[in-house]
Amino acid sequence: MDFQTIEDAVAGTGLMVRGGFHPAAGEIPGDAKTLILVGNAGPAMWQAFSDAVPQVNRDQDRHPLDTWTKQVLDQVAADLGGLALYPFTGPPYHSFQAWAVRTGGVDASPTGPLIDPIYGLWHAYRGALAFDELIGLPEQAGHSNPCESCADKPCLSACPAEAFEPKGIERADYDVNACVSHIVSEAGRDCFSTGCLARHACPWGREYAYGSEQAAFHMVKFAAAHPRRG
Ligand code: B12
Repeated sequence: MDFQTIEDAVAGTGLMVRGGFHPAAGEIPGDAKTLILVGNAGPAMWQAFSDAVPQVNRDQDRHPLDTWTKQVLDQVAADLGGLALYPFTGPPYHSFQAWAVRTGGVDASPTGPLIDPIYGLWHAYRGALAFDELIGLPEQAGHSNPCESCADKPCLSACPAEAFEPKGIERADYDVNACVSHIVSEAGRDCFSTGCLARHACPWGREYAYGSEQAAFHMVKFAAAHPRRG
């Protein structure tokens, strides 16, 4: 099988291939020779998901996006003879961010989510397809980490809950409790309805920012999964 066949199979679902790599021993569970990451960027996934899953289920179910993703990617994996792995099964969680960095297409950012040279912070991983076969992978176009040339790093000062404690060039500490307490309060309305303001402050890939319906969906599920402590 070739890479293009996998890209085409995934593209029909609203998700997209986000690169791949040939794992070394122990890097992923099992001994597959090729791992292909699958994710979302741009409006296609939200369109496919909201067409497939009625609003009542999107609102009321606990993890409707994970359920839909699993249905879709398990089918793609079965059709292609691979095995689907998911970021949401855990703890322990699969090392999706480490795997994503191994594709060579994305880099670390100061707030945690990986930065993509096109989509900025507006992309996520929904699964990975593991194949026993050694599949040829396209050359990565060279790029540099956009965060390295970003002098002001507005992401680190945009959070109204001050949930990020910057540490120079290191990844900032992230206070989950401060974040969740804020977004469910009256003062956190903007975060809740438009999505994380630190993510929005990033100058990269702004045109790919999630639409309001998708942003609100993620925030509602995020808050529900992480009730305030203390
Ligand atoms: C638990 C979890 C959370 C927790 C705790 C996160 C935290 N910072 O402590 C909560 C619920 C709070 C959370 C929140 C969010 N999360 Co989260 N989360 C996860 C989850 C399910 C598991 C993470 C984990 O423990 N992995 C296990 C470790 C061993 O694997 P790893 O990720 O490869 O770990 C490596 C990296 O962290 C790396 N590393 C080390 N130092 C640094 C420094 C930087 C800057 C980076 C980028 C990486 C890095 O080294 C580790 C070891 O190899 C992942 C999905 C997944 N399976 O990875 C999503 C995931 C990391 N989250 C994601 C997102 C988008 C968010 C939010 C922005 C969502 C939102 N509310 O808007 C926030 C912001 C979080 C933040 N600023 O850190 C995305 C990131 C996508 C991307 N572009 O990279 C992921 C990959 C899920 C997805 N579906 O794509 N998250």
